This record gives sequence, structure tokens and C-alpha cells, in this order.
Amino acid sequence: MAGPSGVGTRTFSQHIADRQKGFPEARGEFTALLQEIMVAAKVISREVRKAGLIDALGLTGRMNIQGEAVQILDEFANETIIRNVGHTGHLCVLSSEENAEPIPIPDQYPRGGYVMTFDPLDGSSNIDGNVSIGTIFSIHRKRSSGTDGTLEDLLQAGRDQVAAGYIIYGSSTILVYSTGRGQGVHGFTLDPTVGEFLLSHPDIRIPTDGRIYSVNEGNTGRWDEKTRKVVAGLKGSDNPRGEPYSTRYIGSLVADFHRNLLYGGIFLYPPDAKHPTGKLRLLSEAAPMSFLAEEAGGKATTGRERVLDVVPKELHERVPLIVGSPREVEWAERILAS
Ligand code: P6P
Repeated sequence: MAGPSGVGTRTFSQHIADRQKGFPEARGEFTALLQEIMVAAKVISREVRKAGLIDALGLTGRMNIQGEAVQILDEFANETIIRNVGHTGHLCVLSSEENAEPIPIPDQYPRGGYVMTFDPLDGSSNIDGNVSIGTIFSIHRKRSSGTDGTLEDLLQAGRDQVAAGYIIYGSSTILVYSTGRGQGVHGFTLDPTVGEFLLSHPDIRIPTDGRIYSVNEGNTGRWDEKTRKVVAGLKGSDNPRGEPYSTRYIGSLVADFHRNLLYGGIFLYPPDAKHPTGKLRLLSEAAPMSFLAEEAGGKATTGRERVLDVVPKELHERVPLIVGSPREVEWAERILAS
């Protein structure tokens, strides 16, 4: 039985096709690109769900650009996205959290007018523990002349994204995306019996006030004094609620972000002695999540400035990320920027 606004029956494909109608000049390239991301998500979801049965858990024995051990599923997800999304003529260059350099489009494939940065399987160190993980994507328009994408096309501020989203492989597989400009944030749950992402979370709005805080408190000894003051405040009564917040931390950004997006709250990955500019990657983690948070009525800051205003200088640049309900993020930012 269809719920309001097609909940439970409206497919992702129908949703983005309808969205395109609002842009008469659209030639369908952007819609087709989102479609291809959806197909890649279905393929990755299938492998993630049966990983334990096909010996796809575990490590490849290699390290990625981040100095992190590459999981077998990391590599599968990375290759799936590069092939399914990169070789279909809508992108002119890609950048993956797994790859040191930009990924050019092979000569035999057409180029398009968009660039995409992605994290193929964020939180993948949690795979073997069956903890929710996710794919994150961020799309900009090509800016440089010529047909091939360049580093300049990839190093764009988050405020110029034309779309961003994630797929969370959790108790169910949910695709959450936004094209910004007041179009809203929308969630689609994969119904494996029909093989479609069906609208499940129309027009997500993050609660203005939260009750949850998410941070790795194992880093407390590495934080500066202002960060310790913010987290101590959240654990006590010197905070916007006047009473302690609940702590929820999974250690998988997509899972922590998704929960706080729906329930409200504040997620923090602040700088620490081990990560002086923060741990999370600007282009493939912080900027897309901040784009979604702001489009859903939330806030996202580095502690000093709006994440979406940061102009990247390097592909794998890291930033601090404080993101979530506006009341909590604004409170934290006042302390961190003081
Ligand atoms: P820590 C996963 O490796 C990740 O990049 C994010 O998904 C997650 O939020 C963060 O790192 C967790 O880092 O240091 O708390 O384990």
C-alpha cells in the first residue's frame, strides 16, 4: 500500500526523472549519472551482503594511499564504481579515496561534463565485524576546457557540488542523496525482492536540537583544550540541553552520520595530536556529508569555518568535521572558534 508521496512504491529512477522535469534544459546526462551510481550501489550491496559466504572478507595484503589496509570488498567496490560510473560517458575524471591520483577515463570511453569523488567503502575496517559501512559520492560540474577532466576540476569547494549522497549497507541498504538548491534530501531503501530502491525517507530534515553526541573518546588525550571543553560539556550540563547527551559512536562515518541525520545530534572528528588537520577526507567524506547536512537543515563546520567553504588544495586533504543539528553545532563552534 503506497504511503504518502509514493513512500514504498516510488523508485529512485522515477524520483530523479521527475526531478529532471524541473530543469527543461537538462539533457538527461545528470539523471543518467545518478542512475549509474544506483546500479553500482546494487552490485556492491549484493557483494557486501554475501561477503562472509564467498570468502570476500579480509584483506588484500595491500595498503592504500591513506596508509590503510585494503579490504577485498574495498577493491571490489572501487572497481565496480570506476567501471559502472566512470565508463559510461558522464564523467571526465574520477577520484577515489583508495587511489593516490585522479582516475582518468580510458581512451575508448566517452567523456562527460561531471566529475565525481567517492569513497567506495567507508568504514571498511568494520566489514569483518558486520558493522554498517557505506559508499559516499560527491559530484561537481567540469570547469576546465577540453574533454579530459583535470585536478582543477576535482579541487572544488563543497558549496559547488551539484549532488552528493551515500549508500549505507546496514540492516537494510539505503541510498540517501541530494541535488541541493532546496531540492531536499531523500532516502530510498533497496527492496531486494524487486531489485529497486524505493522511496522510504522523503525530504529528510535533521532535528534542530539533538540528544546524541558521536566522537571517538579514545582520542581525548590527544585533543586540545577547547575540544575537551566541548565534549566535557556534552557529557555534563554545560550545553544547550542543560543535561548530558547520550553517546553513540560506531566508527563508521556513514552509519554515525545517518543515525544523527534522522535522530538529531552532533558528530565530531576534531583535530588531534595524531591527526593535526583531522582524520576525515574533505573531498570524499566531509564535503558530501556537509552538503547533505545543510540541505537537511543542519550545520557542518571545521570548528573555524563552514566545511562547504573550504577550497581544497590537495586531493586527499583532511579536515576536522563537526556536523549535525544546528543548535549543537553552533554551540560547539562558538567554543572552538573562541
Ligand atoms: P576512528 C573509517 O575509517 C573512517 O574514515 C570513518 O568512516 C569513521 O568516521 C572514522 O574513520 C573512524 O575513525 O579513529 O574513530 O576509528
